[in-house]
Amino acid sequence: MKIEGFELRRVGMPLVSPFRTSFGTQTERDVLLVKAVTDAGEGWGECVTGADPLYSSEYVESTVDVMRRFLIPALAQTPDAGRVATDLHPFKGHRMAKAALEMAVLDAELRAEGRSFARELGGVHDSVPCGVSVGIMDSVPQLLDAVARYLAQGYVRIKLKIEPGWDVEVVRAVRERFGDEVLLQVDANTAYTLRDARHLAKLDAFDLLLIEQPLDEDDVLGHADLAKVVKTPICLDESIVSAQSAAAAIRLGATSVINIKPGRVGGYLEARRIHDVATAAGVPVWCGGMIESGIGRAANIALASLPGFTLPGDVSASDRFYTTDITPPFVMAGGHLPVPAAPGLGVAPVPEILDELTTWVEWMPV
Ligand code: SMG
Ligand code: MG
Repeated sequence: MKIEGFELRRVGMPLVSPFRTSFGTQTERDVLLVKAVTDAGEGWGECVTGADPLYSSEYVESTVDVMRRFLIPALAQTPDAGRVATDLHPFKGHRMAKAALEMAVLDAELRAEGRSFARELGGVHDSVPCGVSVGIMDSVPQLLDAVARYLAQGYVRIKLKIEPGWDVEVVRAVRERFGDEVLLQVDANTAYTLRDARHLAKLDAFDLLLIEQPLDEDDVLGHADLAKVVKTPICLDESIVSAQSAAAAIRLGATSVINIKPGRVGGYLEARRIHDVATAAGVPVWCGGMIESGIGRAANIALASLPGFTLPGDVSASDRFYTTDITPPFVMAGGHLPVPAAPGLGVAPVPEILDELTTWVEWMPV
């Protein structure tokens, strides 16, 4: 296969409601799509960088710049998707940018060969259970209403975003209203320090599945220390950027569950490696979300169908975040989403919707 270039496209997708985390509030997603153009056909990738470097150091403008200047020119001789990461390896970091390029090339390749993402990655289920991530709200009653709506829609697991001042009492309120049966977990997006260990241990009373990324992304040892004080399983998100860092965090006792996000770790092929490393160590994994459009969502669902993904992911229906998705919408049935079975991602953008929401396009030859 010969890669000719990539069409980069920014798409402005308004969220159905503001999504607040410990690092900020989002009302719109500035989605960066990449379309790989090859002699075997085209493929789509979605870059999960945010508009600002708040979740990680990458942001949309930085991604566009590094792709144009360094990453895309480095793919002139790349023969297949399996070589993309190797050819981009000399450039440090920028994993979300690399992941999007690899995803687009992989989609082009799999479409040409008639194989689906799920089959290529090693999926074993034809549908996956859906969890939902619920943002920080202005009041507890408002949060309880939101959780009630998601449970009524069929979501099988609730994740509450937490931060200092919005944690123990909020979890208590959710448990009191909805009972002990609801699968419940929390995500701090690095909002605490080890000095909060005893406070976080108060969450042990609520039988949570896990506490996600309570401490700084670089503080892997801190998480290992925290795990000695807090009984609730610690799950790393931001700290895990490769199979190597996953193996190290597991060995140190810093994580007993892993949130796998392909963008954060440099692509779906590295994501599968983390699944393999974790599974071999007896560590359960689940698929994280980055407010993807239908393009990223399709690939995440495929990944979540691998056997080690034994916890429900942040894999929600299109209408969790968007009134209009750029692909035909993913609609939940019985708390599950179907794993796309058609070649490649199994979905593509609807041209009219894509054009309407596009804010910028640039063609970048290799
Ligand atoms: O796509 O359902 C989703 C969002 C899930 O909460 C979610 N992701 O840290 O896990 C996380 C957050 C980061 C999202 S803000 C870009
Ligand atoms: Mg997280």
